[in-house]
Amino acid sequence: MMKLKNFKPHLVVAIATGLFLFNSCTENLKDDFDLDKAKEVFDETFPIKNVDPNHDWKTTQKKTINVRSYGDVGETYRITVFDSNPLDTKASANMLIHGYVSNSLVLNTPFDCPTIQKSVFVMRTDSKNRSIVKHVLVDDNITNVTFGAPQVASRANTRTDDVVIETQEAPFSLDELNTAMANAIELTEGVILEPSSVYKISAGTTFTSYIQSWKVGSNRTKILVYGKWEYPTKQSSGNSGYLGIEAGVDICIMPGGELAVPTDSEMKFNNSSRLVNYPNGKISGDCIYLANGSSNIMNYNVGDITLKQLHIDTNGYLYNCSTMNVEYLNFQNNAILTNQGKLIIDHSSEHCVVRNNCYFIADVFSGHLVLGKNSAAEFNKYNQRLSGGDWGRTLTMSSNSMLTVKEDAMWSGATFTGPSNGYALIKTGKVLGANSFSHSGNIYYEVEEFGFDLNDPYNDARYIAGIEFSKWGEAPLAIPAGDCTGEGNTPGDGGDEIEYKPMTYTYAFEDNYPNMGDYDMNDLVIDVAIDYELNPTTNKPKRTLLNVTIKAVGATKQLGAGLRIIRKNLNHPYAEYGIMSLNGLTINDLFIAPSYFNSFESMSTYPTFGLFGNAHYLLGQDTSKMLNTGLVKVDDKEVTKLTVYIWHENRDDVELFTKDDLDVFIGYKGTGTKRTEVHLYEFSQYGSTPNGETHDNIAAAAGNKTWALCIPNFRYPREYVSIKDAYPMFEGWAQDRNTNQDWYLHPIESKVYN
Ligand SMILES: [Ca+2]
Ligand SMILES: [Ca+2]
Repeated sequence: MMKLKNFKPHLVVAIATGLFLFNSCTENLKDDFDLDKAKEVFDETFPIKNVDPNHDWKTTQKKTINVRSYGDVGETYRITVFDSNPLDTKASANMLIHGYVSNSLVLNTPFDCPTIQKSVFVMRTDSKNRSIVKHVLVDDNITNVTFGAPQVASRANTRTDDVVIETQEAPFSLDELNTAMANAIELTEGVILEPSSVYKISAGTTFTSYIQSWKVGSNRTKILVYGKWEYPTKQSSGNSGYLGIEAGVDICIMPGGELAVPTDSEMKFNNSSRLVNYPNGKISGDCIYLANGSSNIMNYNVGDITLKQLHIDTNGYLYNCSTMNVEYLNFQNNAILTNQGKLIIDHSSEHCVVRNNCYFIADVFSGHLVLGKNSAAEFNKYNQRLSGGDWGRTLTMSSNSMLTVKEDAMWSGATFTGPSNGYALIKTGKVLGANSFSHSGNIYYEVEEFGFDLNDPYNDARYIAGIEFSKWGEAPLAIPAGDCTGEGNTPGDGGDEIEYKPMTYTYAFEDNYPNMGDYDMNDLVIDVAIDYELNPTTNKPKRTLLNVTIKAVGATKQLGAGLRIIRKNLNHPYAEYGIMSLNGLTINDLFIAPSYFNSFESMSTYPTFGLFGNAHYLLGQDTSKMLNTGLVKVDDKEVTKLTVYIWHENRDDVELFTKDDLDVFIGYKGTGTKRTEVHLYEFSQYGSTPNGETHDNIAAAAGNKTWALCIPNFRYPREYVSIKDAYPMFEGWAQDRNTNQDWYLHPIESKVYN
């Protein structure tokens, strides 16, 4: 009968005295084992009380990604899936899985996804190393990702979803007006206009007065400006108000004619009055105020307009098919400017609606924008009228349209809509925010920088999920140069091919099993980077590569490690295993006597291999030293790297191995002839390997308490520091696996080693 009553659950004591709970041989344990008592002891001595009974201690989940691509015919694209944005040079993205796609090849593969990863970045790279990336949420077990869009065969009468920005004629033809000029009355100072009349300012004359137009009403009257109208200032009108142009008056600036509005003044078009500027007509000065929107009047420009401000009231409309240069577009709700020419502004109000079918340039544009087919807009800043930008902006793009934002863009609250056939292109500098941003349709985004954390899927990053973004010059959309597209867009070549590093998982073990230890989780620490080689024409796995690095041995026990593959019926030679030692080590070094491991151990049930037999030896030290946990430091360069190849070439029915299949475990001298093994709890159901012992009855008593963890890029605790003390959130996670899942990102710096 085991004596457990006097055990004091004090970890430090346990270390100092080397106290063992179970020091009898395995047979005795089987004969006399008191399960309830053992459970009690484990409950008392495990560093965490009230462990979540459903805890599996896993920090990753096996998920599936299904990637489809519509791209150039005949092109095979590389697909790489990352944990963070691979285009952000500041982030060092870890590769989770990779493979190949073409128009006829789909990549459908399992991959290991860290549980805290709510989204991943999927990159498609073409043969010129041009890459586009999609940020996708991985809420579901299967994530479907599509690059590009299938081309819809173009036929006559095929409906297009491109926005059609109409071409409109001037309200009166020049012939009609020149004929009317024969009977026109010369304008005189302060004239009161008569209904159904035609007035003129003759070529070579300058008119400097206001007019009174209240008599005209529905019987429309025209003023034809062949000479120059220097509009009077507010003060010179002589009225308390400022005389505007009233209902029924059409002001027509004829070829060679000119309208000039003085500084600090405005010329206001009220009710159903109208402004028309003909070719070689010129409008300049301070402010034109079109307050004629309620009458559904179209104002029209086919001449030159240069103004400080164009003010358009609610529902007002100006059609431009020439050159306009305006400092400030000051529009009220639903005021619209259609541009078929060249529109250059400094800035705009948030209510501006610009329907651009040609070329639009702005320093800061903050309104709503529609881009017709083969049109372009170029801004320095987008949606930044105020510091935060305006909520609710819309951007609608037709195929082969292009928006360039050279500096900053605020996407928060905006809705971008692209075509469903063909693509549009947005090139942008820094995206300041994307909170509640929504997007649809086919738009390539070339982004210099995201100004928010792309790895925080509860924040702005959530809203950019699904967009196809790339570096500048790498979006695969050619737009020809032209009057309306400037230089157009010619996709450049990508940079050099970059070797991305596969995600590293840290396996951290306690070596005192079947007894409790101090839970510094550093007794043996090995990093395993899992990479794959797939057949580029089939995506079938050719081999799985495990790059094994011994990081630390915080123990004075001889410790080895092995690998069991949890896949049945993997018969030789389909699961051939090869080991390659680096840093001058031989295979003999890996299993130097006395070793509790052999390079090849078993093919029965589950293929099992040794990785190495003596971690201290491989680090050039003897077992009296604790290495790389704060006591004895071993030069990083000498840390052993082993490369283990697990071949499965030509085996079509072998699905890629994932972490869930790869049972990396440690072993050391046990109580009997077989080594004692410590496996991750997730593999406990498989018991020990044929050469090992896991003491089933003790394991049963321990329940789901664990002696091993596997964590992405883990910063393990220093010697003798319990993981619970090094990581304040660990206890919360241990007690409820659905909370504090990012505990391992938040150590107390002084209590972790690396
Ligand atoms: Ca320990
Ligand atoms: Ca230790």
